[in-house]
Amino acid sequence: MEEFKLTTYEQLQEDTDRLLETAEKVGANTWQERVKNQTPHCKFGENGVCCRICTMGPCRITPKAPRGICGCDAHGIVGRNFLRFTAGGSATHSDHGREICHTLHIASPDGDYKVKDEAKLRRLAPVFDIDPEGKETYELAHEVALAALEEYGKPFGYQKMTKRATKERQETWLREGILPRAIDREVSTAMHMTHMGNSSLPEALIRQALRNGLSDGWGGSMMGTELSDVLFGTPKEIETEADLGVIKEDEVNICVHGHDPSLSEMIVEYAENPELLALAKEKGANGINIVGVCCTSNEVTMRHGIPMAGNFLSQENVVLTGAMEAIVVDVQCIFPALGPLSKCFHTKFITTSDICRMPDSEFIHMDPTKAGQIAYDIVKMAVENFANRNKDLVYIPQHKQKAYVGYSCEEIIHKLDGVTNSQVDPTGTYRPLAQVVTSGVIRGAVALVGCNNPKVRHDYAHVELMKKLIANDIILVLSGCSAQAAAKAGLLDKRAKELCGDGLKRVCELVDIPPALHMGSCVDISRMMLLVCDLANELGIDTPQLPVVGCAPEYMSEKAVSIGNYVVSTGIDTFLGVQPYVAGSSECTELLTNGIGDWVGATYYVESDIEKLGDMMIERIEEKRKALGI
Ligand code: XCC
Ligand code: SF4
Repeated sequence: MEEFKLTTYEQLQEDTDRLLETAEKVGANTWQERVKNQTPHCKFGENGVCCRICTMGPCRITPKAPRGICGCDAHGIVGRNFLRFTAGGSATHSDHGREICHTLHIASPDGDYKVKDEAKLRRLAPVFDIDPEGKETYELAHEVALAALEEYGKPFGYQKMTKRATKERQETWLREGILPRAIDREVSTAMHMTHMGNSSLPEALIRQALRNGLSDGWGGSMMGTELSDVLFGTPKEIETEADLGVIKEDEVNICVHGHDPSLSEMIVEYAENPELLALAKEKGANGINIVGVCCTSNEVTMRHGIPMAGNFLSQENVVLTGAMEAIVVDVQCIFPALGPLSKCFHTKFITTSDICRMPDSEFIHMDPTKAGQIAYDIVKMAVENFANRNKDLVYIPQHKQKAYVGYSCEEIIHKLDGVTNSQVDPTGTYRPLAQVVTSGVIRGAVALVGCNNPKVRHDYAHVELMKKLIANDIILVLSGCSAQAAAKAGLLDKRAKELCGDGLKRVCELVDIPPALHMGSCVDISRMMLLVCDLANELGIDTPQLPVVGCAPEYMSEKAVSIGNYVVSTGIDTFLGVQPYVAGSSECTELLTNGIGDWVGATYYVESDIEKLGDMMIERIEEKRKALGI
């Protein structure tokens, strides 16, 4: 067997440098160049003290001008901006979840979309107060989908999924006035509160930011995750590969990018269509190769082992290989730069959602009732485009790593081979995990999640933190672009156990898992929330007592802040490697890094020095162990 080695930053940099040469040759503009043009960033924006929510402004807070024209101070402005940032993220995740509910609602035994995990559907029904007994599969699926859709706009009551949290969490949320109501209402309340002349009290604004985050994590995102599992299957361990080396020179390459798996699932299916494969042969290609970037990639890798070409900051590289026949996108995290960039190559940049319209793209409206036909047409377009590839421009970096993915809660429990009850899998339990944590074989767990951000060297923070944590016997659960950073580096290879401390290494050997578990896309952080609640129940403690923390070392999106808010609200301390836009208000900063601890038992920690950030997390985990007397 080949020797196991992590891919180094130098290797990744070489690959990127070589692709940037291609960019230069074709006159394409890249994010590396645009970052330079945008530096230094606006200080008012960075500190969160620019307000432009009414046309008396924009108002910027300085020592000479401590208040906006309406009299709002820095604390009110920062708080409002923070809440709006959260609302943007919460709306985005939740709308993705809503699309999935709609997809389930049209599922039928003879249609493009079917119910692949009926057992999960039946387990979920009672969460929506639906009795699955005696109901036919699709009748039940439609009933659940409708009930899920009603969670978005119901006039009364709280999010039903919150009943799956620990009792203590539900009581905490109710007591603190942050138990989320209808999903759309929390976004709407956030927008209303932050309109000119409404809230400027940091405490109120941050409370709503937490509630709006919870309506995402325990509402929209959780429905996105759970109903995707019902539709497309609950992920199980599967082997795949990651990094640009997964792109194939002799095949038609199609990259799926975005977040909603509805279309990419179909594209994966049609890449195996005999007619299209024959057409590919005819065009001189040896097959049809689907790869992915960002969370759509995570969705199809978790369920089908589709290789991951890269993460957020790799998206331009994918096109720069010159070997991409089509890059097909749905929603979120898609660089508008892909339009003009694709024009420098033969690559077709195909947008498919009304939510994500971009210049220089071919728009093919994704109508879920015709999804199969649309996927067929898209794959065909890509196949026909193979002949247009300019061979002189093709350079595919050869680096790639083996990766094991697919660790849904159900799969983790299955791997642990537990015996009694859990809400996600009534036949299993996290008891073995609880035991290794209590005994100290594993010191704790870190949920490493989130994006890339050019403010941090691409993947550096993710990978360095992972290496450090596993060496200290801390198991990792990953999602989003963090999981892809791990995959590219080689940390999702089971042989990465060699980089672990003795305890974690033993567990990896015993259970046959890598030390970092890919749990899916960013909406799948909801899986982690269920995991921590089940684990707390298993140990008979509250979530804030768990030796578990969350970390987004390279985050950039509004969604990440919404996630941070629900993770903290679920009782898990959250460590950020990039400054949120709150430094301009001592009151907001104090609340987020300390005050909210009194409400929810967890807070934010912000540190851009990665070495220190890692130390802080380990220290926090050890503190929690000590408090538990384990
Ligand atoms: Fe987007 Fe989800 Fe961030 Fe990656 S991690 S850059 S949000 S793809 Ni969600
Ligand atoms: Fe300025 Fe107040 Fe208007 Fe904001 S709401 S732009 S601070 S006047």
